[in-house]
Amino acid sequence: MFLAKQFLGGLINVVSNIDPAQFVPSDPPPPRRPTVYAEQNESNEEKQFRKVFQQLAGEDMEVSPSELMDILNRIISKHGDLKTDGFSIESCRSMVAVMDSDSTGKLGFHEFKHLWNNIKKWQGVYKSYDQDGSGLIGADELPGAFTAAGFPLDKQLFNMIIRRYCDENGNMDFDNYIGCLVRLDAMCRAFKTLDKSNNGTIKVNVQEWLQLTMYS
Ligand SMILES: [Ca+2]
Ligand SMILES: [Ca+2]
Ligand SMILES: [Ca+2]
Repeated sequence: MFLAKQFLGGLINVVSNIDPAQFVPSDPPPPRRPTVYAEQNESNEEKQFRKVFQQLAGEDMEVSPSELMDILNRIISKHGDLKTDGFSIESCRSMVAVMDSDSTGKLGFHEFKHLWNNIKKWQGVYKSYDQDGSGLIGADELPGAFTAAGFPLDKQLFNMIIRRYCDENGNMDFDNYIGCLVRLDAMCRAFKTLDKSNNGTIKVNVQEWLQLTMYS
């Protein structure tokens, strides 16, 4: 009970020290358009991406958590400079949940493209902020990397992220890094959506709170 109290107290402090206006979450995926319209107005790059997506997503044209896990693990097997023990099904379920804006339980084309572009961007940040070339983001490298990714958190929040996502030596491997940023980005976007008056506070009822925290 004492621990829980301390923990909640810590959280409240953390929240009150943060200025959400400083966060730069990625833009939300664009609204769904009729496929025919979307296909006619795509750039070449988008057309290419759609072809790749069709292969990855299979017949249902949506990427399930296990399909996402296969895709990500295939990619990291080609990048020896990124240390990781592989993406777990649990972390892929979580990424699909927070990116699933139309509640299909899987990632459609726009949801997947959005995730893909973020992963590409954050992979570049990972490489440039792994300053000692260990293939991991150490606790000392983490604030720089997260700030470059758009999330200049305060010390307490960084420490909380290290507790939750790093190993016992304070190192974050690539799958934990991506899982953490996908969640952080999605939670900041959710906050901005709920903060209608844009004053850094939101009011949620228990139903909304549970929807947000339990499908994540
Ligand atoms: Ca599929
Ligand atoms: Ca979806
Ligand atoms: Ca490192």
